[in-house]
Amino acid sequence: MADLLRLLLRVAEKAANVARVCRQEAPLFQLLVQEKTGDDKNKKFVQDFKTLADVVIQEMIRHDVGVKFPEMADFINGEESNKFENGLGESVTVTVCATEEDTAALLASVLDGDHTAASLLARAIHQDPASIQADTDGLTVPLSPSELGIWIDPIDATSQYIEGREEVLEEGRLFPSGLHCALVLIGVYLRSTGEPVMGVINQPFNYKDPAGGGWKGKHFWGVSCGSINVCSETRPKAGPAGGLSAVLSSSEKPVVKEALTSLCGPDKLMFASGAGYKILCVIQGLADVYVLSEGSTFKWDSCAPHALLRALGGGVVDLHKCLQSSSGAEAELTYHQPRTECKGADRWANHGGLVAYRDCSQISRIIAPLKGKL
Ligand code: 2IP
Ligand code: CA
Repeated sequence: MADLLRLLLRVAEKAANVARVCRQEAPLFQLLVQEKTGDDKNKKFVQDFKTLADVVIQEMIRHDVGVKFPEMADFINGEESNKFENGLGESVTVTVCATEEDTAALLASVLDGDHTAASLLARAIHQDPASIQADTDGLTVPLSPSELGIWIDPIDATSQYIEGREEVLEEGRLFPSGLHCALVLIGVYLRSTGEPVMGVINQPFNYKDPAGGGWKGKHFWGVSCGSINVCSETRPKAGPAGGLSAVLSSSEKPVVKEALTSLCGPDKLMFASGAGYKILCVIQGLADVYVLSEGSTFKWDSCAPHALLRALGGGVVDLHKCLQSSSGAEAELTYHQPRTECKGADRWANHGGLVAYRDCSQISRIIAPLKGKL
């Protein structure tokens, strides 16, 4: 299944390109940032353009993977539904058509006849991505498509993507917010056990050409299956003993912030936007752990970066399960089973919160100061 990895790297690059085009092309950007006021409030396409861009990316990935691996077509899931209603109250199912012209015509019907925006979007979807440099030669992945399912987050940290702040930081520091936090996430899991086995992350806004050439992206990937553990990132060196660093959501509960400030010290407690980006910070060694006390992330947020962490010897566990058991055994997140008692997106929430780590000895150190507080 190294072919699947190479395909996912390509579709993630295409997705990143669509994300960049939506910010670069004025007719699309206007729709992306448009605030609804007065009469515009009822225009569904205006208020939903952000969602439409997400859906288009998700459907493009579903289309490309489904063509090459038909056995996977019914197991490609994402955050968004592809049913839309246009300004005339008509229901439109957004899919990627065989030709650019047909896709443009379909998108125009959701965009209430805005052919300029529809054509720009369709062109980006049907464009072949630049060739991907990834050292996957010689990689064999002993899995078959009929064993696998996929979770897609077309753009994680959408609020940062839309706000579009361009932060500049020194090398080796994490970005607390801004365009760098927006990521395309594609995770592959085993249908039988729910283990994440392959992940591709594309950061569409990784580097801005100072000479005016626009934004360039960066991709990260990992495979973790049986004895095969390969990752585009290297295993970061262990930090000095005793110095544990953690990244949290800025909206994390005060009790968690206080407990981890005592544990890590104020300089080693960091805050960043985007669930996927925070796990990427752990993958890159910019933080040792990401702790989240609430069920505010979903399978599509964590599956891809979780696979990379596993390939590096780490993982992602359910925080509340860890608080109940001392070892953290049986607490690793899985991706195949919904919470049947819930409805909608909540069925796929990581409801017990999470701890993402590179080194499992860090889990008990994080759990101890949180016991009895949540
Ligand atoms: C969001 C996004 C948010 C994150 C939230 C995710 O996904 O990553 O940034 O919250 O958990 O579900 P926070 O940044 O506070 O960690 P999306 O942008 O796709 O809705
Ligand atoms: Ca998300």
